[in-house]
Amino acid sequence: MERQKRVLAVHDISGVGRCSLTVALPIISAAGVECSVLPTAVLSTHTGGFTGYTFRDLTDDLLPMARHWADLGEKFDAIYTGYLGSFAQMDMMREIFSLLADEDTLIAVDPVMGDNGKLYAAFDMTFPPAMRALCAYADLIKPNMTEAALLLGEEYRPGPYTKEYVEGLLERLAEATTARRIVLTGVYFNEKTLGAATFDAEAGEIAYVCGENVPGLYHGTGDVFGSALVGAMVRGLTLSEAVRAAVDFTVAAIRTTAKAGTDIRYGVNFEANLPVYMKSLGIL
Ligand code: PXL
Repeated sequence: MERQKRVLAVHDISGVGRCSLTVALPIISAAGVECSVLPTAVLSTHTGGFTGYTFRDLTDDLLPMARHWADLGEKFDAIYTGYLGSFAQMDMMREIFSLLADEDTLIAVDPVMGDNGKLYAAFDMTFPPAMRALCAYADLIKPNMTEAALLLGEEYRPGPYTKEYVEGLLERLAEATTARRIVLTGVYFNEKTLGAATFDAEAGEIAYVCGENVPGLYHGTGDVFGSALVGAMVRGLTLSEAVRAAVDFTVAAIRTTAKAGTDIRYGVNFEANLPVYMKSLGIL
């Protein structure tokens, strides 16, 4: 039997409001992949739409935890970073990669900073340039349209988009971050479909993977998508197969949530749709 793959997920843990580690753990596990965690902060809820949340910054714990694992000889098939709890953590990630990654490790950086044209509540404008520097260490980056503009220091543009704009963004992102693979989410050319544009430097290819556009801004969908993408890549799917699996799973989770009329702050019902994801990976 083949060795079980393992991912290190580096995100905050928000106790209520499905996102970051409460999403990455179950989804990566459903992919049959072991999910170890390096929590960057502990919050009572995420910062999108709830007020009065608690925030425990874990910056001082990150390097001691990573050094402990390095002493134990731990290695990971992928390191997947998302929401980072402080500015200092972006610098630390490079050391963490060098302690815990080897040449076969997929370094996936989701430059979690904002959505819908706005920077998340806990961040200021010093974050985007530091996040761009972190992206230079990634094999794969997964910005949404807001984060792409922030990484490039450009003004956010609301959609619908043109192919010319999207492909220009991908080219500028490839140049600014040196990432070999880019998955840009929140791409749409009309109100009916929504999906991702991918850039693969090796293949010299830009491709689009679209799904149904369900109206509404559901929280945590970037983390559902990113976790599904990383799980699928580690399972050995190609970039376009992994993006297809992640789009279909995320759309299914949004559709279930929209039907139920749940408050969008609580994230999406990905749980009911884990079988959809597992089928696309050939597990079910
Ligand atoms: O899903 C992104 C995210 C993750 N973690 C925290 C957040 C957000 C978005 O608002 O606040 C704490």
